[in-house]
Amino acid sequence: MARKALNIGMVGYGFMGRAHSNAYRKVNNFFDLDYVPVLRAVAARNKKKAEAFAYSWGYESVETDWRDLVKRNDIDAIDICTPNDLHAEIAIAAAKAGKMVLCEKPLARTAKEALPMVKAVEKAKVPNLVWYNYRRIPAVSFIQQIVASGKLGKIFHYRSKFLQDWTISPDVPQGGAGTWRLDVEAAGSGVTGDLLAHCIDGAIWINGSIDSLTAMTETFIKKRKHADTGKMQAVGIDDASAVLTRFKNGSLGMFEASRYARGHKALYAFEINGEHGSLGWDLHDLNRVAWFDHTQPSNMRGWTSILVTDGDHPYLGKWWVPGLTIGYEHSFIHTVADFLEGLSTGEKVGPTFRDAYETALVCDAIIESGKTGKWKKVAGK
Ligand code: SOE
Repeated sequence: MARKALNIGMVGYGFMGRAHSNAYRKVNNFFDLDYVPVLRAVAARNKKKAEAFAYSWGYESVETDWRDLVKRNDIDAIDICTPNDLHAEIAIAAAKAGKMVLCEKPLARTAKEALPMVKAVEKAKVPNLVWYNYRRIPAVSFIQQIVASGKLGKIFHYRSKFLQDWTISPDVPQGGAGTWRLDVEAAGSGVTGDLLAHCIDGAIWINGSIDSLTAMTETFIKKRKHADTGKMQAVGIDDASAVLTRFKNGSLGMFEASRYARGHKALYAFEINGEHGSLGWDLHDLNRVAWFDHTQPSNMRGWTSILVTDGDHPYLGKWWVPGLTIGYEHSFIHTVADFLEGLSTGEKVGPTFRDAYETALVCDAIIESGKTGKWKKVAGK
């Protein structure tokens, strides 16, 4: 049966450009879908690099200005993989041109910058999605399903952390490829928008909205050389953040993100404790769910480790056979699969821009509370 083409125009070609392109290329090999992504064009300022990327990943053409990509009639969806400071302008122009928009996380540098993006895609009524990819690690999706089923009963605690250690050296510059994440102008915030935002997206998805919070943030290295100017400049990002929250369901949250946790490369982990049981997960052992079931007889209770690889676990029926594991890149393939399925069913696939706006509101409240030391009510989305 002929599939319908979804013509993709990608903006940017970094780490996320690769992760998304890999997903577009593989999704139809494993999922039965009406749509097939067609890699029409990649846009980036550096023509040589864009051509090399197009060659590696099979893009048919290259643009050196994203505006030309947005104007093209042969593009259905714009995928934004640029540093955060360009997300808003590109997304709004794409929506105005009637394109679907898929945007790398976080949605924008601040919630204020994100809101017009939400309005633009909603006004244009175009499908939209933000790549909070960890939702679609099967073990994480499984936890969401278990909690939504009510099996845990009343929820008391949600704690989550995302730890890395790659910016401890003062020689790491701000600005430039990859290290734009240390430049507040390009990134908007530091670990809060880059890492903690994943924890917040997951928490809201699994445990519902956050009502209020208080945060501590720190910038350990106050000056770094800027890759663009070659000069030492003040660092405007948060290097670490620690947050206490109250969820709307009455539970308490604890969150931490740092790029100064020596030994940790990408330790995203969370645990949720309810009346009848607890669940936990971490990215370094991403196919497993830790499960404690208090409804078992007291002499049989204990933490168990569920290997999430069976056909009846989320997404796993599409992959290998029970017992065989999958990895990080599959979370992006699942994101594309769900997005394409949503185009067929007409159902919204989250996180939408509006969902990611809620995460941005929480991140903004963290940054503000980090400055004032005061509890903050999270603004409504
Ligand atoms: C930062 O190092 C980073 O690449 C984030 O930007 C990603 O969102 C996260 O998934 C892994 O770490």
